[in-house]
Amino acid sequence: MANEQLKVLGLWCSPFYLRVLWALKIKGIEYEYIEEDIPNKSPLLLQLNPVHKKVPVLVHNGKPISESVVILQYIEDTWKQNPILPSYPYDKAVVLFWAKFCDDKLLPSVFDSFIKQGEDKKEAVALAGENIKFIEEELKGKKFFGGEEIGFLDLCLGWTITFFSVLDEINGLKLSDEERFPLLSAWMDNFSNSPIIKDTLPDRERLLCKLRRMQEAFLPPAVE
Ligand SMILES: N[C@@H](CCC(=O)N[C@@H](CS)C(=O)NCC(=O)O)C(=O)O
Repeated sequence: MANEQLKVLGLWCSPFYLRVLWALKIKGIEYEYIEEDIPNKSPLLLQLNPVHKKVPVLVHNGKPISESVVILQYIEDTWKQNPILPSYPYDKAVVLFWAKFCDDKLLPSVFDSFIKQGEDKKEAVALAGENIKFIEEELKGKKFFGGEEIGFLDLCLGWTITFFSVLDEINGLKLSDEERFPLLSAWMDNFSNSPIIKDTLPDRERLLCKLRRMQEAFLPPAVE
């Protein structure tokens, strides 16, 4: 629409920002991108998202919206073309249930399996595997979580593609194991090769360096 102003504050590798990038791409909406430096948050970010102080933030005609799942719903409600959510209320509720599962359960368990040590790590890895299994079940008989087309849940889970492969390399976690999770593995191929997503996934080598540094920061101090 003419005279509309759209900005997104993001971070190149943020699982949450990537969702917004992809949703706007699917809708064919242009925006100004502002990369945030998370260790030195900008006054703009603190002003726009004073509650959480996190990216992404979408700013539409001067009005800020935070929290990626909320942003995606706003995008869906504002730009109706190429829908990413089902219209039938029950189907929509199911998608939002799994989106919440992804952020409340799956993501924290994957993060814990990456940073924890010893027995805690073993427990976290087992839990992450159980959570991935739930997601795998949701793919039965489908190309994408959204069916034949990429939908809301695909966008919420898109981060797993580069992250799982990098975490597997760093930690040998087997999160993207084709034998354990064949449907998820096929989905990863379909998603990353789709024209909308291709060339937008975070650079693997850059993510590898970042996550290695992050893991070091979580290591317990060496005993003298
Ligand atoms: N629930 C939020 C999570 C956003 C989030 O954790 N963003 C990270 C970057 S990946 C961030 O900005 N972190 C800054 C901080 O924790 O201070 C969402 O869905 O948008």
